[in-house]
Amino acid sequence: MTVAGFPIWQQLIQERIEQALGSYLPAADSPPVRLHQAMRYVTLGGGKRVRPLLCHAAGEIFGAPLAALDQIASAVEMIHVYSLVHDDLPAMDNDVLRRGKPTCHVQFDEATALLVGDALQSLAFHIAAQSIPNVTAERQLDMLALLANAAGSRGMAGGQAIDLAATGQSLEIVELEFMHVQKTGQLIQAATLLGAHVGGAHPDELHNLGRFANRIGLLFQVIDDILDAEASTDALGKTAGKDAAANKATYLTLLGSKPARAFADRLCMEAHEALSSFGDNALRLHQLTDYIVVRKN
Ligand code: GRG
Repeated sequence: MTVAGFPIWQQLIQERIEQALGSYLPAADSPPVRLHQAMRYVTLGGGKRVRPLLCHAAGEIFGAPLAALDQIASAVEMIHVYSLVHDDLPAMDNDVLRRGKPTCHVQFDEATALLVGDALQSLAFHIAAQSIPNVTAERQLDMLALLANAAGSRGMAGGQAIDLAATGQSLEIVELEFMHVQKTGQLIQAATLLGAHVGGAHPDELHNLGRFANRIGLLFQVIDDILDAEASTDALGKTAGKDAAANKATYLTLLGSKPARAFADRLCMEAHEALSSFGDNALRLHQLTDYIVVRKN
């Protein structure tokens, strides 16, 4: 059997996710219209969909049904999109451009942006709590707890709190790593593990995928730091050079350009190694790892 090349697979999953998200989101003309319009505005038609891709790639190892993966991947993407909307608010990163278009509070208003985030997070859990073929209720409770932890104060929201408190402060590399594992890494890890759960993965398989996802979570961030410093606003679809402007500690400022690239290379290698027990079934995860390194935005 011929296996589709990575760009074709990537596009196929992105299209499935766009479709699934569109069907889960309330219709734009259903009241409250402004809130529903804004939820659709921020969620649809943009973004790389890295987390849904990870979810699908991990699920494919175990032959998980695609529709079930769409469901759980949509929940994770909605949590991610909520975090972007809140991160862009004046009280946080205060940004005007996201995914190549005006941020939610610029296009709508701040109160709407807050509510969009709140509502997307609730909708995400509603979607994740719908029954999933072949997933036991017990496993699904574990999955919900996993997603809640990844999004909460010991995960993404906690990482964001550490990030805000650290702006303008000098950080040690271990502190920077801890912040990123929480802020970015945990949701990336949840996306991967949830996909595997849908496929019925065993504890040892989840353990290996957890190690893999820990490495690519950090890899994603190191590359993000490099892109923020080296890519253009046009290429990124969000304001470039924000880290330096905000005097933020990054892998680039702490390590320097060449060692940051070397660190990324090491993380990439460790990520590939963590997949060794899955053989060819992990093809898409291997390809995604390489994509995270070469991505342009
Ligand atoms: C507000 C609770 C809360 C958390 C915010 C996501 C986040 C946490 C902050 C965004 C700022 C940032 C640069 C985070 C690190 C890397 C990251 C998550 C980038 C955005 O994710 P991508 O590149 O975005 O996957 P797309 O638009 O492609 O989905």
